[in-house]
Amino acid sequence: MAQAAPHTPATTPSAGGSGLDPLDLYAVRASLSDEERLVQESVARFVEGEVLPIIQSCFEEHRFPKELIPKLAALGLLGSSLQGYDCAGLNAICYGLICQELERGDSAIRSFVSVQSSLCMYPIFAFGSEAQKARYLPRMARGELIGCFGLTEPQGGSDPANMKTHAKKRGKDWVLNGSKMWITNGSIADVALVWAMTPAGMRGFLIDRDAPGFSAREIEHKFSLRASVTAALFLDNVLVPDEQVLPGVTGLKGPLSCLTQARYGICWGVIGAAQACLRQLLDYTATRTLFGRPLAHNQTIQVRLADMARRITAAQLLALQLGRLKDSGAMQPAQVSLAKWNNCRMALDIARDCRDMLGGAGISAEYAPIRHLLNLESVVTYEGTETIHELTIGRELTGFSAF
Ligand code: TGC
Ligand code: FAD
Repeated sequence: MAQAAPHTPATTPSAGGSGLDPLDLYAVRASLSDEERLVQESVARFVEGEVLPIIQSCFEEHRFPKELIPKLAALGLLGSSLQGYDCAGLNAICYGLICQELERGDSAIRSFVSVQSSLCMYPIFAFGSEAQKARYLPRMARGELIGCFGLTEPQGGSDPANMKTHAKKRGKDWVLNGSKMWITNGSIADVALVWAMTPAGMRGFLIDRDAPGFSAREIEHKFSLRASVTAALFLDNVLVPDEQVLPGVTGLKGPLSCLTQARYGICWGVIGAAQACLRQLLDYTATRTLFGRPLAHNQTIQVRLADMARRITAAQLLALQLGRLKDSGAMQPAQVSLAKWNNCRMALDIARDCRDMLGGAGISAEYAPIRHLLNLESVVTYEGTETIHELTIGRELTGFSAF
């Protein structure tokens, strides 16, 4: 199997003799605290030992490796940014590094952690009652309960304000009807956080998987994120007790706040996917001999590799500064949009160019770029498409909404 070599930063200096790490040309690692470096190293080891050996077959078999969940939990990677409730309480840079290392393995593993941490545990932590936090968070941190986040509907995910799923009061309880589409973890989740319209605006409902009238159906035939579970959710007169409604938020800003957390993680995650592709191409072009010399001796190959390193470096610095802003409490959603747009585009372009430089071998899943490329087609679409983030920046610059 020809999986990308794991990134072991201190031991992979560039061949140019300067001692620079080709995947970290601006020494981002050196600027990390001891704790941040430790987190990065332990997740990198986990990806090397547990993810890379199985991920190609998971992708080919369209299988999410559920067996990794207890290990992710044991490393403290579920809800890692939250304080209390058996969560690790790590800073934003650590969360970013976790996403980066996991996505070096595969976007599906980062996706699982993003949804569990940023889209399910975060809203329970930020908007839930004390009883909801006590009931769900410790078990979610231990990986005993899996969550999913149901916002997108079949009629158009970019415009969640046009929500058809609705909740009506019946006595003290709520009755929910509607459907959700493209929901990560949907059919393996023990609890679904479903966003639904009420007369007062959008609200979040925690629905246990065995609630009568609730069902999930896995979406098959995906060519992207094949190692991740994606499902449609159906709500047919689902009765939800009032104590299962998140009390702390009403309106679109509830789900959008969760998206800000998850998009932040994606800004880092996709750097890992791009680094995995570049690492493999540095090795491949050094050994593949054409026209009597290694491919890496050609100017156009070097220009393409240099361009990848340039774009990865810019993305790393963007993510690092975004993380510093987040840790200082100053991060704005528009800043997340710019980084999500830039970094996803960077990773998608690099994966495609790496696929091309592998020639015919590039279409085989034995090499990582095609898998990352296909995964990144989802990553550039979910959590706000590229266009949505471009228009968000347009609105920020001009003051006019073009949505
Ligand atoms: P707008 O009027 O801008 O805002 C409504 C209210 O929300 C507040 N707000 C935010 N709050 C936190 N974070 C953000 N990013 C926020 N953006 C806006 C805003 O301040 C306002 O608050 P208030 O108090 O004034 O009411 O809303 P809009 O209707 O103009 O928004 C338009 C748009 C297009 C930006 C928004 O609808 C959008 O982001 N659409 C994309 C939807 C999307 O990203 N869906 C993702 C679904 S989940 C998913 O893909 C998971 S993949 C998981 C994985 O596997 O990793
Ligand atoms: P649409 O909104 O129909 O967009 C179609 C096209 O129109 C896009 O190119 C878009 O950029 C463009 N467009 C939209 N508006 C405009 C405009 N104003 N001007 C110009 N162009 C525009 N959702 C969840 O809620 N939870 C999940 O866990 C989840 N996981 C997912 C996992 C996967 C693998 C995928 C693929 C999706 C997931 N999603 C999830 C859904 C995801 O968020 C949506 O696919 C995304 O928001 C886009 O919505 P849509 O697919 O309905 O496309």
